[in-house]
Amino acid sequence: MIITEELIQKGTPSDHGAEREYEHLMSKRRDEMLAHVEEGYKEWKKTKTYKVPQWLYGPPKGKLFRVVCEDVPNFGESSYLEFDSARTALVSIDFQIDFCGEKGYVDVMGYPLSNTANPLTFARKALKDARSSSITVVHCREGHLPDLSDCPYNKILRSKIIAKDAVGIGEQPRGGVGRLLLRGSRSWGIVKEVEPIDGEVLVDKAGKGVGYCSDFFLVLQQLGITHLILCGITTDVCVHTIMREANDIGYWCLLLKDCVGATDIGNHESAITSVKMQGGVFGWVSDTEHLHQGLKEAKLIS
Ligand code: C5J
Repeated sequence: MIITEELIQKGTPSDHGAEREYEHLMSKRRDEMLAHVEEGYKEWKKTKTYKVPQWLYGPPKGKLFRVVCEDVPNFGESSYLEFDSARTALVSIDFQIDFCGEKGYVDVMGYPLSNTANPLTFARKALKDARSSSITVVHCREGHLPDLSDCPYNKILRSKIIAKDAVGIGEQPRGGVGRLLLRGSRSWGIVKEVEPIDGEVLVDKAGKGVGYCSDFFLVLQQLGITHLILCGITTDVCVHTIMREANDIGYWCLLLKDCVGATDIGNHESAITSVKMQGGVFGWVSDTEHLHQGLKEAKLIS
């Protein structure tokens, strides 16, 4: 097809063209939304609470509870994030032998396991509280198909170059419990401290995020989930990627900072700080103790 000057002009809005052509289509929805933002703002000024927007999701299906979050809207200040227990999922990310166990993927790369294994104690507490409050629990696992057909060449190459003894993804380290990051291998399994129990959701993902390479968001949508509480490893990689993806779609995301860990402490701390920039650019940050208090105040746990 020949693209003429005329066609280009029709398809390319002038400086004010987009506004002129689309304004009437968007103004009703935009005005309603902005009126609700005004209400939410007034409510926040009064209560310092980011309330569950019932105008958007309908009346609560479970019990409302709220958790104190740090450094919002500005560093040094705190606010509350409100949840509907029936629309909340606790997401436990990649607590697999490969990321926090001996002779797994992270161990083979030479990082200290304490950094990624330390949050397990806290994540266990958060899981216990979520289960006692009937909050949905979703577990994720990173791993690839046994024939590696879903694993990019450069991911395998890099893993082999950094690994001790050149044992990369798909290979088994000497004395190890399985082939690295491979679905079905023992080292890909979730460690027993935070293992899924009957009735919990288990999502397999072939990457760091979930949007492109798993059914995570399809499952959350079917469950009517609007708010996520995030735990897992690693803070700066899989946890952050998932949080960013979910935040972009509009999920309300709370990171429990004592339930996450990274291969590098500096990256871990920066990843937590970056969530809180710009009044919570990726969501909110709190910890297990504040979650516990919030659930207790709402009488979801005793
Ligand atoms: C990494 C993850 N770090 N679960 N995976 O490769 O964060």
